[in-house]
Amino acid sequence: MIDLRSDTVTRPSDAMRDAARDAEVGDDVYRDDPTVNELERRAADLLGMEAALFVPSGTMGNQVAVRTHTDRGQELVVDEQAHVVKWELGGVADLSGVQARMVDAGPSAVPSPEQVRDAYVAESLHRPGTGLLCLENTHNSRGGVAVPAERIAAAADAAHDLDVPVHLDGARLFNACVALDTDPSEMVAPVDSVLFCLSKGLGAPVGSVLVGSEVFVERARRLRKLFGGGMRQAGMIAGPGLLALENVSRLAEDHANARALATGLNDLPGLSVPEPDTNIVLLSTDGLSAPGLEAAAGERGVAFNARDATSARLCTHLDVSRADVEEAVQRIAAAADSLA
Ligand code: TLP
Repeated sequence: MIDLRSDTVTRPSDAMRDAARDAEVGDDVYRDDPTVNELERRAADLLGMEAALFVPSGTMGNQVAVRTHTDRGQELVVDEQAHVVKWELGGVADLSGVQARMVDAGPSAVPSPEQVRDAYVAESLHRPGTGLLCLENTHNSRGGVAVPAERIAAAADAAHDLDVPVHLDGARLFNACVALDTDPSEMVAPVDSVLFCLSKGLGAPVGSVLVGSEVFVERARRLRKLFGGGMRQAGMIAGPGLLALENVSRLAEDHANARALATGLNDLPGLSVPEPDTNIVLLSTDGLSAPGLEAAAGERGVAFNARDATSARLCTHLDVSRADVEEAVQRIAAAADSLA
């Protein structure tokens, strides 16, 4: 099976399996797991921030960040297509008691400074006040868009002028940085907290990291415990996570493979595919049913996810070679033919 459903499907390498077995461990809730401590230190240094917190998933990292930054009843300004409000089970309402004030960031994938100012609500007798701006880079649902550092800074500066903190969902932060040739510390300098995932294109089996100031991370550490994310001998998964950080520069291969995939699919009748910035390819089907195409491709050994009746998402990653991409295009062509 050529599995293009997500970059979350990568299997740990032999070196990662060895690192899990050989990791020096302790009880991380007591903060004495040396491997977790090393991963947190490396993550904070990489992003030029003070501290970091290892969390089991991107969802937990985002939700802990929202809870850490906000008070109950406050508003969260966010793009309507952002993962934190679209794909995390309504967690901002459920876990933080926050209501989302959604804006349509459009293809640029980041709210403009004007949108941030217009969405802002000052606290008053009748209004809860805006507690947080949440950004996403790369932007998953908008097609893996890599948002340039200046646009992140413009939105963040507009929020800070209003005394609103900023969280960046950087589940695929390194994809954005590699695509734009931007140092990660420069990309995140304007925001207050960042979540990045080790378990997507970087290939770790489990884990994400939440990064920010010492004060932010101390509060987040308590909330991680509250949310059930206080892990014990977590060096077993932090060890592979440290190795995952060595996979940053190879993300460029995934991006090149995604461009090749998009070009191949674009040549097929009835399919249209914009050129991807990173490793996420969005496919529009003209007159063909996307769930039908997903099923027909699945029968031919290519897995991807239909998003709705006429669009689908395909991801390239560590376990997909250029030859796999070429083969996938052939099989999807056959699948599309079978439906015509
Ligand atoms: N995204 C998954 C699915 O949930 C859609 C995927 O296959 O892409 N932020 C962003 C931008 C994400 O894309 C994801 C995962 C998360 C956060 C959550 O990470 P996990 O899956 O580790 O909870």
